[in-house]
Parts: sequence; C-alpha cells; structure tokens
Amino acid sequence: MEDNILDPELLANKILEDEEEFRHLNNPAEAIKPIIKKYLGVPNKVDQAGNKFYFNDGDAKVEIVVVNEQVIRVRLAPHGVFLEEFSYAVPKLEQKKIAFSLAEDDKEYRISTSAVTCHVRKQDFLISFSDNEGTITSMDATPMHWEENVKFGGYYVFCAKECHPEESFFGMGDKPTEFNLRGKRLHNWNTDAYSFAWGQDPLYRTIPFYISVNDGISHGIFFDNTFKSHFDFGAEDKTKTSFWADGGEMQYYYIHGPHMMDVVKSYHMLTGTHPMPPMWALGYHQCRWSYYPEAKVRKIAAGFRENNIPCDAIYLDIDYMDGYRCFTWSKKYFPDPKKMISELAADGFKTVVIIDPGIRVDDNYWVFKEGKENKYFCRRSDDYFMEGHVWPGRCQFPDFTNPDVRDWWGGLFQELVDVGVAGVWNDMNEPAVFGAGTFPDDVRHQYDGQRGSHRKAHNVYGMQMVRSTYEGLRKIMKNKRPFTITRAGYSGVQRFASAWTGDNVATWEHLKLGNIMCQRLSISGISFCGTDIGGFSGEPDGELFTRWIQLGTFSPFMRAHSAGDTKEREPWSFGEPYTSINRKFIELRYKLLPYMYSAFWEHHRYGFPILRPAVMQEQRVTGNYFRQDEFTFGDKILICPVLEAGQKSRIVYLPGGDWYNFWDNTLVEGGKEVEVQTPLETIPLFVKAGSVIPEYPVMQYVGEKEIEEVILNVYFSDYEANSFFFEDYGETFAYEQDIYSEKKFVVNGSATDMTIQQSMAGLYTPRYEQYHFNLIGLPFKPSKISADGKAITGFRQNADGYWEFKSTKNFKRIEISK
Ligand code: MIG
Repeated sequence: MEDNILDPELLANKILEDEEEFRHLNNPAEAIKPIIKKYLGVPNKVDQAGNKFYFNDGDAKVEIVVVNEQVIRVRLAPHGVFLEEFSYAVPKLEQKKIAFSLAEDDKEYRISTSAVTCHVRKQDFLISFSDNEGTITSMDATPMHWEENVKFGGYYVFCAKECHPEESFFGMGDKPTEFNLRGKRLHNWNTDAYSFAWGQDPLYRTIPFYISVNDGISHGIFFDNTFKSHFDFGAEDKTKTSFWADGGEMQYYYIHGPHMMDVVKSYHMLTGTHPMPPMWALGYHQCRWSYYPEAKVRKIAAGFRENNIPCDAIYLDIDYMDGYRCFTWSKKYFPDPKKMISELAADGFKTVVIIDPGIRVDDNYWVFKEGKENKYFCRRSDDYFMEGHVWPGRCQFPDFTNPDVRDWWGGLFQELVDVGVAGVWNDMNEPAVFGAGTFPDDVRHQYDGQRGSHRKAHNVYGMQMVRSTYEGLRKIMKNKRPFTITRAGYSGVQRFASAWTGDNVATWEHLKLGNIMCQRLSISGISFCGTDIGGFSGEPDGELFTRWIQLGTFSPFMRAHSAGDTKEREPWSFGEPYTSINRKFIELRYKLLPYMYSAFWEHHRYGFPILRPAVMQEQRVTGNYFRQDEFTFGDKILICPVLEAGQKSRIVYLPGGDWYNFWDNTLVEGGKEVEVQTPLETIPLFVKAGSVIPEYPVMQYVGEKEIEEVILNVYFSDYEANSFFFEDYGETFAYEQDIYSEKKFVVNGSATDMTIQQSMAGLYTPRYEQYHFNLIGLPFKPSKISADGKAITGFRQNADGYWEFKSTKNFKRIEISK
C-alpha cells in the first residue's frame, strides 16, 4: 500500500480523505452520542442456510440455529456482523441431522422441531418458545437490546424474558444462597471469596445457566458469554427474568424440558461431563493447610491405619514447595519426596499436591525463565507484564488461554508424576491476586487466537488452567486417569476437573449452605463436587464435624480440609463418640463405592447429575419448589442431612413411591413428609423400593483387597424397578473402548414371589465369581429360590431379618417363591 502513495491520483484521494478526517476531528458533531439502550426493530425477512436462520431489522441481525430437537441457539449482532464461532464451554456444537421446518404467517415466523417451536414476532422482534402442545414456555419481555461500551468498545448486551408469578429458577453453579433463585439478582465474575457469607455473590465460578420450572414444565437457558454477566430472576421487576453481560455477544441456548432432567442432560450434551475418575478418587481424602514436614504427613497417614479409618488420599498444600515456587519441593520439609510418596503409596495413600497460577519473578527459577523466554506470561495493554503479589511474592501469570502455554504448563507436571504424585489441586485460579483481587481489565489474552482483554478471559482463566493441568497429566500418565480439582471454573470445566466449594467456615450455616451448593453444582454440570468437610476457617466442635462427615459421605467428592491456624482436624481429633461415628460413615462410603461409581458412570455416559434435588424428582409437586435439604445420590438413595445442633429428630420429605429406612429397613410410603429420629449415629437415609444396591467389603483404601464377592442388597417392591451396576478396571481409559461391565437388574415382586433379572453389556469381566444376596423387605418366607432353573440351597434369614443366599455372578434370572 505504502508504495502506491506515489501514484498522483491515489495521493490526491488520500489527501482528500485525510482532510475529511481532519475536518471531522475538529468538528465533533455534538449530536452523535454513544448508543444507549437500542432495541431490535422489526424483522424484515428471513434467510436460511441449512439449520441456521437469519433475521435482520435493517441493521442488527439475529441468528437462530436448530441444534437438535430440544435445543435452539439464539445470537444477536448489533450491526449485522457475528463473531467467529468459538466457545470454551461448547467446544464442538454437535448438530444432529433432524427434521425441522420454517413457517410464516402475518404475525410471526416459526422454526419448529418435533419438540420445540421458536417464534419470531413480526411486529416487534419478540422471540418465544413453545412445546409441541402449543404451551409457551419462554417469551421475550422486551426485544433483545444493547448499549455501547464507550470505555472498552463493543456493547453491553441484554435479553429479558417474561417471569411468571409461580416460576422457579435453579442452577447457576456455586451461588451461596437458597436453592430456588426466584427473586434474586446474581453476578458472574470469578472471585476468591475467603470465608464467604450466605448470599455473597459472586463466588469462584461462572456457570451462566439456569433451569426454570413453571407450571410443572421445565426449560433451561445457557447464556454462553464469558464477560462479567448478570441474571435477574424477578428481583427488579417480578414480571421479568433478564440476563446481560458487559461485553461479547448476546448468545444463548434455549434448552427444552419438559423435565429438569432433560434440561440437565441437554446442558451436559452441550458442555460435556466429567470423565470417569480413578476409583480411589471416590474414597475419603484428607487435607489441611498444610501437612508438613514429611514426618507430619507420615504421622497423619499412620493415624488413619491405626484408627482403622479408611482413607485414599492425602494432600500437600502450598508449604511443600520451595518458597511457594510451583513445581519445586522444599528440601527442608521434604528431602526425598519420591521415597515418601512411594512409602505412602505402599500403605494405600495417593498423594495430591496443590498448584497455583502465580509464577515467582526470579531469574534463577527455571519455570519463570522458560515462561519469560517463550513469552508465556500475560501482558498489560501497554506491554508491561501483568505482575501481582501472591504466595511466592512478586509473580507473573501464564496465559492459559494460549494453547502453547497450556502445552508447556501441562508438560511441567512430568517431574511431579515421576516422583509419584497422583493428583493435582488447582487453587487461586479465579485468578486471585493479593490486594488487587484479580487482574486489571486491560490484561491481554491470546484466547485461542480470538484475542481479548481480561474482561473476556477472566471467567475462563481458571478453567483453562485446569484444562492445561488435566491434559498435561493425561499425556504424561498415559492410560491412567488423572485426578484434578479446581476452585475456579466456567461452564464445561467439568470435562477437566472436580471442584470444591472454596473457603467455607466451620458453622452450622455453612453446613446447610454446603448441602445446597453441592446440589446446585450438580445440576449445573459440576457433579464431582464437595465442601471442605468441617469448614475451612474456624473451629467445629465434634458434633458439627461429625454431621459434616455424614453429609460429606454423600458428596461425590469427599474431602476434609482446614486452614493452618485451626486445631487438628482429622476424623479422630474429637475423641469418642465422634471418632467411631466418623469411622462408621467413612466405612459406609467404602461399602457404597460400587453404587457411587455406577452413579458416576450414569453421569459420565448419559449426562445425569449425580446429586438430584427433590424438585428434580417431582417437579409438579409445588411443595418441592423451595425444598432444599433432601436430595438423592444417583436415583436410589435419598439423603436428608442433619443441619442443626442438638437435633433429635427432623422432618423429611419422601418423594412418591415406597422407601426403606436404611437403618432399620422399615418400609415407608412416600409422597409425604415423615418425622425421622436423628441421633448423632445416623442421618435420615432411605432406599427406594425395588433397588439393587451393590456393596463392597469395607477396605482401608481402594484396592486394598481383592474383591471376592459383591453383595447385592435387593429391596423388595411390588412393582418393576431397574438398577444399574457399573464396573471396570477403575484407573485406565479402557472404558472408552467399551472395556467395562454394565449390568442392569430388573426386580419385581408380589405377595408370593419375587424375580431378579440381570442383563449385561460391555467387554470387562470382574475377577470375583459370585454375588451374595441380601433380600430386604421380603413379605413372605421363601420356600424355594432358584437361579436360571437351578435350585439354590442354604438360604437363611440373618439377625437383621434379611434373607441371604449366594449365586454365580452370571445368573440371568432368580426366582424366589413362597
Ligand atoms: O490464599 O493454599 O481455597 O483451600 O488451603 C489461600 C492455601 C490459598 C486457598 C484455598 C485453600 C488453601 C489455601 N488457598
């Protein structure tokens, strides 16, 4: 271009252009104001390109994509130009070949699949959705709109939907507030929230996804925008639900129900599920800030074995490092980590270490040098490095939105894996910076080639850090499943890590909150979650700690953790009766491992959440809309934790159907509230009639013993019920090649007989040969039991009243008759 300026004609034009620009600059037209709240006008026509439909009002453009029968995506481009398709949450938009159609009349355009119709109203560009019975499930309250962001460029983008008088809202990740979000205004900006309070917002994660239940029908909205985002569920105006962001595109997925479960499954289809964890990761984990030196770590580990309390993992918090430098060891505290870790491993402990994003500015530190040489650290807009204070002192921070940086970081774990580390705990990745809170807005990010300031990258920074950690470990550990845990995240982070709810407090209120937050995370994509059992800061007494262990037994991720300035916090720290009760519950966790692992498989493979709140069981029951204590783990076991000090009994709602009290096997009819005794030794636990709950013997850690037989606890029902039982090698990715065993049991019964049928899929054969049956609730005394026509002898009733017998694991049909 420069050369052409010598061309006289072009030169003349150039001068003219410059003059025009010059004149313009010197004559600021005062009338030209930034765009303030501009609404979509009238859609003038529709253009179709495959499953994409484009509408415009002469300037702004709206794109509507049919993703599948249940999911429709809406995007807005204020001046007609869409951003390139790119999403960290939805890496690949799987678009199934499905039938859909476009129709038009005087009033509207209609895009329909077999389940949903998206309506675009001609008069005012209002967009609404209806089901195939014509019920409007979601409707714009105002046309989509935007407002110029004068300081940064781009637009604030807004969408407002009608909010119905009885509409309830759920989801949104880790919000520390009531389970039903009706009446709340919430914000998403990942924040290090030490000792957060009830109602504090935002916390560590951004999950811009909500589930609505109105009149018994459910739909979801996933607003895939990484900028600071905001949701208002009828708070400002009780007739409106709105969501908006400080930049980026208005882009959302409408996800059809009609059941909450359908919505959550579709959300998982878009953003992914957790990979199968190594089985040990479902065991009990012990953590503290910090266990050091080595002698202390060994003492804690020995304490578990001496006390006969099962434990699979022990954690090293930041003090294992040399001056908090990531990927180093403190020579003083841990002179020979390889030896220590291998000896711990011999005793059944996996070692998990913490890692932070801040890299100490230190030219004698190899990680810093490599990052500096390769320009891997984040920069400010004026080209200074992003520097901030965290644990190591002055730090710079890798730009995890750059794929080269992710590869590099992932490779840094080689040495840790070589010394035997089995899992990595990713902390401080909101990102957290002392004093400032986080990075300034002007920090630049590579954003996988899409570029962006920190405003756009902030909420995905932590997710990209743990992605890099997970992918690196996966490469290094070859076919072994890595275990990772993260504090920060964005939608889709479940593909790379488990999560804990952050720095909670040792109070009863936080126990209550933890119960709500785990249920909420579970229906927001992050099923593999748990709280710091016992509370991170503050001091629990024995009762609170035990009640927390009891809840934690039913958190998919079960870890006790505490801050360094608190008293000893191991399951035996409070003396009796607490130690024994804690042991009993941790043992229960290990007995239930095959059941929990199966529930995890249902999550991974089929997109079910692991924890399911009461409203999800029965979304037509209005009494469930504000219920937040009861939940099921998988679909068979109902838990209602005890959340108050000194509580002797509590009210528990049982969803419809028959339930067995887990502790005494009494049968209780559901569909109502019941009062349950709550001595410190138990919490209300119920098993759905018709369930087959597989059980392993108690082990001090996963893999301690060869499993010789699996117990099947079969709960009689007089209706047909299905159960699943999943097993595999427990630590490899062979399941991706169908090397697993997925068993389905069908149970049915009457006053005089009962049948248990088994079918199997998959290519894995467990080593044990037989099942040990416990028949619970059998309403008759059996005279004959047979497996595939062959009589089973020696069945008997045990002291607990169960009927016991054994059979080969390969049976197809067991018949029990009076
Ligand atoms: O600034 O690594 O939430 O679990 O023990 C505190 C020390 C940093 C915060 C985590 C907490 C961890 C602690 N970390």
